Amino acid sequence: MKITIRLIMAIMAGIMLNACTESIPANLENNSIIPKPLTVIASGGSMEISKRTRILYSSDNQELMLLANQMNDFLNVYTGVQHKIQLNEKGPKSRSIFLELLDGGPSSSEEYRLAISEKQVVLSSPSTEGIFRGIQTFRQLILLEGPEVMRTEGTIRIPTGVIEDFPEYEYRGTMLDVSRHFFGPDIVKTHIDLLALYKINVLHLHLSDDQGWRIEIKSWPKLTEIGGSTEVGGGEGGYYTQDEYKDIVNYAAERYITIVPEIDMPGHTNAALASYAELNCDGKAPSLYTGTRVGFSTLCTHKDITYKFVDDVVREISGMSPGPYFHIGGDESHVTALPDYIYFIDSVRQIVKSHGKIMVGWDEISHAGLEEGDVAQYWASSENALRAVEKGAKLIISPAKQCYLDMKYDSTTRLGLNWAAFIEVDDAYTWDPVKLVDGIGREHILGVESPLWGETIETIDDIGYLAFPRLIGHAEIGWSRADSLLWDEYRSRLRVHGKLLDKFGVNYYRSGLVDWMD
Ligand code: TNX
Repeated sequence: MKITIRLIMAIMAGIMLNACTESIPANLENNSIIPKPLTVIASGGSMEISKRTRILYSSDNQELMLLANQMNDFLNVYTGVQHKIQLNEKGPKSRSIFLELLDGGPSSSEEYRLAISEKQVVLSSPSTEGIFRGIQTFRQLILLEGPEVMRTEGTIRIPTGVIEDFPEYEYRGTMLDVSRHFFGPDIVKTHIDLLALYKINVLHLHLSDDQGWRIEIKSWPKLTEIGGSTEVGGGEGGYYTQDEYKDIVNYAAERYITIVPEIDMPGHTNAALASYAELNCDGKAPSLYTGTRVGFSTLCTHKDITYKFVDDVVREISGMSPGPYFHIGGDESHVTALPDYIYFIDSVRQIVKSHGKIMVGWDEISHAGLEEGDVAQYWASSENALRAVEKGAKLIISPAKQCYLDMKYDSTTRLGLNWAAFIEVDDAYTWDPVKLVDGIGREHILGVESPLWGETIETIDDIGYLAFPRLIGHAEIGWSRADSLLWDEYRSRLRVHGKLLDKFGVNYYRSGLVDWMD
């Protein structure tokens, strides 16, 4: 009798052990990756990544080598070792992860192919940018599997198959308002890490507004000395030195994210007007402003010094910003007469061009003389957006009712505003950029962007709460094909991202619409 019980127990223990060591990871097609990849074909097996797995890269290319290092930094958290990283021009080898830069493709293409077989992983793309996007897919595959990917100490298993992917829109952005409340470089970098994981490729920094000037300008030092000295509510404010700004730009670039700097003008300029009396038409500097009203300030559009000021600012910032865009704001200039506004935007457009940048502005800039290649950011007025495309401009789609991350989720949300709408997680997800405005089609749209205005937010947890998870849905709208997106299916993937966000310490909003997985 004793023997039989022992035998049964031994058999049961054996079954349980087997279940732990041999169960293969989830089928690749059941992945919860966001943004949803274009095609996924599972092949039913699994690949083991262990201490012995090497990371190979296909050509002697500095950026590619850095990506191999990023892959190692990610994996060694699981495997506990520094993986061998080697240049190997001859092609993939077994027990390796091969990063393959393909020749001949367009260098800016973000397409990638991630092929996982039982022996090896091959991640290929015509660009290092595409390899980086593919690495994010690979990271999510492991991060979303949870602790069960760790089979034995130092070994993880991933499902086999092939993912082929490329984005719908080339511009997938989010904006952070660092003017109303200042956020230092460390917070911005933490935010950038998360954006990268969701394949967002633009971070637009709203660097100036009535309440604060946040970027050092060497030729106009009082902008930060005075204009950067406070914020909404009267706190101490702050600003980025030029070195700090360059460091943020580099940090973003290593994650294939472009910084779009914005200096908002001619309205939203009280901080600058308070710093330099000569920028005011009456020659008198107003007091600093720490409230939340909009639309009361303007640069003096017919003074020469104004254009000297703009030229210096655009030159200094453009010199530190390798991306193609310079955002001039242009919104809510309620105290600038329309002819003055048009004259101002037309002049600033020339300045921006002379420093080699493409002008971007909020949709009101369509009143001025736009040309092919200029970019208007649609946030509220479809009339403005239509006028912009008639003039040949491209659009960034940021409709306040769907995209504004500073809108409350519902009436009980502590943070945020509600002038445009309450935006629950499903409202943020169930819309299509091409179906918003009659007459605006795919060919007019450069991409999508979700602005996070800063009147009510003061900490990284506040950013996390308003941005996540809505921004993840926007990232998917920017990357994935519209006809493949369904709320119920998305919700079943989003639930798995709760634990990923927990892992990254994000204070996300646990919407009741999602059955979060802990
Ligand atoms: C409108 S949207 C603004 C911002 C505010 C925001 C608050 C836009 C171009 N201007 O100045 O911060 O509403 O939601």
